[in-house]
Amino acid sequence: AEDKGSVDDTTKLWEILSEYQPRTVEAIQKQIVTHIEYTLARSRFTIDHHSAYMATAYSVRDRLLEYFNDTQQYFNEVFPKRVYYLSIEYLLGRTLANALTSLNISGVYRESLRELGFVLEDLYNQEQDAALGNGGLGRLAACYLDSAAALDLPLWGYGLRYNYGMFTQSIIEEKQSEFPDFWLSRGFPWEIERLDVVYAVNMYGFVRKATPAELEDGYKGKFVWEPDMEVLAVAYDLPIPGYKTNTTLNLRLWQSKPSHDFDLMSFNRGNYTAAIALRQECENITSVLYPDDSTPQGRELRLKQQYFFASASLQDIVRRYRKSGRSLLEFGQYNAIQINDTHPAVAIPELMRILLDEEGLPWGEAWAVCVQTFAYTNHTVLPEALETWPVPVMEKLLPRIMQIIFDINCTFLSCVRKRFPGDESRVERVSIIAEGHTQLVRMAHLGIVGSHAVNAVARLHGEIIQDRLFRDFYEMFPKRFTYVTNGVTPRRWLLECNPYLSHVITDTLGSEDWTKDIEQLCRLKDHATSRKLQQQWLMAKRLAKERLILFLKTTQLKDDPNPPTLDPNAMFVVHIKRIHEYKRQLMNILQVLLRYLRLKDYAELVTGTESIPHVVPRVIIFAGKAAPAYTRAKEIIQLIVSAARLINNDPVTRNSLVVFFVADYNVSKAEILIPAADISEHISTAGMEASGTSNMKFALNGANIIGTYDGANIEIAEEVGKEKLFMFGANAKEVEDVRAAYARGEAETIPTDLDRVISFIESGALLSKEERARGITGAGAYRAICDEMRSGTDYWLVAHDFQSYIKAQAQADRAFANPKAWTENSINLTGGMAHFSSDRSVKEYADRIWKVKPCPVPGQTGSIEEE
Ligand code: IMP
Ligand code: B1N
Repeated sequence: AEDKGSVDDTTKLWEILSEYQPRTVEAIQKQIVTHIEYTLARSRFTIDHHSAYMATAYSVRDRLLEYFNDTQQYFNEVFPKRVYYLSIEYLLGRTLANALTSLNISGVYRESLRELGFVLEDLYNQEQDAALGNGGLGRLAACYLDSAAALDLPLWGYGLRYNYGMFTQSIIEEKQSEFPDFWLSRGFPWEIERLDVVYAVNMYGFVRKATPAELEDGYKGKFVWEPDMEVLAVAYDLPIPGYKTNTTLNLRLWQSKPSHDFDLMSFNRGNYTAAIALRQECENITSVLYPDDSTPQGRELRLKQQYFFASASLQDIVRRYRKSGRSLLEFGQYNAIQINDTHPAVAIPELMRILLDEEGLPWGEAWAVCVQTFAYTNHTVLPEALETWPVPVMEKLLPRIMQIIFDINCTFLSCVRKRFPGDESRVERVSIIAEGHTQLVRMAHLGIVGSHAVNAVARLHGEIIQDRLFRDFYEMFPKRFTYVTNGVTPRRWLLECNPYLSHVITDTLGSEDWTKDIEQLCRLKDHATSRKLQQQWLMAKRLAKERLILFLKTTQLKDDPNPPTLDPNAMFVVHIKRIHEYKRQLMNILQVLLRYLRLKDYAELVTGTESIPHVVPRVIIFAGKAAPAYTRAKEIIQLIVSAARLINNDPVTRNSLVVFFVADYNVSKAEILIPAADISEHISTAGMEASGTSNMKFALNGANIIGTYDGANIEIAEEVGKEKLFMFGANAKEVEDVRAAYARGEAETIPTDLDRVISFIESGALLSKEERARGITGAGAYRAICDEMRSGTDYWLVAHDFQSYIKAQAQADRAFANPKAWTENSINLTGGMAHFSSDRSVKEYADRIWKVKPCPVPGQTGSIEEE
């Protein structure tokens, strides 16, 4: 039973609180100063920017908590069907600006701080990114939380509180170096530590039958898991404010810590050192985020993380539901659980374990509850990215879970045999267990079998999983499969990150309603030819470019004795995402080198001129991290950095072409880079990028796309008209055919332009000073890349698509030379992005998959400020 305390009449408490809730500049100032003095214990005479940020954050957090408490209270009263979003990653970025925008109180805070001697925007920059994710998948989870809150959906996120987030990237001697991300070192004011919300998670040990005595004692299950290790999960809550609504949702992150009871046992056995080591092992579970995007690393620690996460979350969800006194048979009518890729898929057998062993449900009923509750999102078709765990590893770490998975598989396979008698090869293909030298648990198969819905993240991706990846499953459960095209939150990705364009849009549409009713954006298209709007639009783009130029000058170029000039009139081309062969940053940098060589040719023809006439100058920006063990991705970074060195130092081309690799790409850098782009690159080998989400962010900010027929590019092109974008290259079907030809030994000859670039690299042009000093010649570090380009069978089709890519680039140059048409197009792109708001995606999930309705919190707090 929960301790309710002795406060029956809460009126008094409410009166006191109401006085604390500041509405005015003076009251906010008082609160901030109070936090400086009492929360931070900083002297009011030595307050620096960071403490001003912290105190402001605590003051905003106080406001958030009012909404947060009211929301949770209201959900508990109404008891709507709830959704739980389970994701092992959340790429949140910064919080202050987002919270102020959501609560609609930026204005009054800016004013309060100004009088205290601070500029609000300076304080934003004091905040470290919360980077508990790798890339698109983690950022998608963060956008979905934002939208669920804005839409008043009764949703909670669950995740892990890693002590070290995504590594910090530095470029040292032209190569990527990784450094740990100490993101908590200066304090994280947004979370609420809940030392009272704690669960024990079992690991290792063995499973035995329950004894008659235990059964008599009330034990409900047939089996007992005797663990060798018990880890505690402590909850940390992060309020997620809904934009201009009373709803504030929760992201509950688990941190691991050693269990005291278990310690005592080992200490009593007299093994002090072993006991300390065991404590360390427990703490390690949530130490660090695995930095592998789209290619999981099969390490035991990762499986520990996954199970720790799933078990703590499920125990919390079941406890909350049980509190209502309802029957567990109705669990699936009141709870929907979305698993974000297979990383949390072990939640399925974990719910089975709870229902069977702790609640005593019979197998059939427990299984029905599971399938009704779970839904699984697939995010990738890369074969190496489909998670599997060796049975021996899982058996050792999670003996009871392994047993349940075998039982699930056994029941499932007997269904398959009934439906397809004699088709043993099919049985082998769909089995959750892959047979072989060591058996493997296929987590995607577990996800499909244990869910009522399996969704892809874009239409093409949906077709690919139905027709190829999961075809056998589609034949068995056609209704289970669907797709929900990804979306991005227009609050962070336009309203907050691009105040310039946001003002213009609000001005043009006559109100700010578009930030919540995204369909309003479509009306921009009616004004696309307006001279006035075009001028404002160009000005907004220019301001965003100037902000980026300032950022580059104060970071990247700070110590450069001879920095290139950056012209805001140049075409800014941006290629920012994880470095991966399938994303083809390689194709881009090879294209850039070709552009460089051609500029040199041209300059030779018109010798004597300082800058090259009649060429659209380009500023080309790359950014992105490579998984630390992904050698080829790191070589590609090195190639970009060395090409940038060569190009930026060439006096002949430097007014026409500048190339940057911006180190340590993260959410807050994306917020500066995206608004400044004229063009963005989304050039993955078709069929490989499940969706992509930055393509949506760029187009939302009026940047055009050079892209392939892949992922969400296809739907973006459909929405705005494909003639408005620069689309090129083999489509997914053609990629298959080309690869089949390669497999038959039909290599292609290298295109002349590509041959020229590769020969240039092979001539030693990109060697660093150090390499030359060591007597290295030729391609140096790029030997393998050059050989692959010459092979005529490169798997990612860089050579195959090269010529059409060059054409698309040339089209872009021509189009940019006409600013009027370019700007009209840009307005139409933003106007066409309504469909790619995560509000739309989350509504689709709510209606079609979760079957939940909004549960708007009535306006008790009622303090939404009108600025
Ligand atoms: P439950 O987790 O569904 O049982 O609901 C408790 C709600 O109240 C959650 O939203 C908590 O975050 C919130 N809450 C308020 N005060 C506390 C506390 O002291 N401990 C735990 N949860 C609390
Ligand atoms: O998920 C994004 C998509 O927009 C991208 O196209 C897709 O590549 C990305 C293992 C992944 N797929 N798989 C991952 C991340 C971390 C990890 O450890 C796999 N990320 C994606 C959102 O749908």
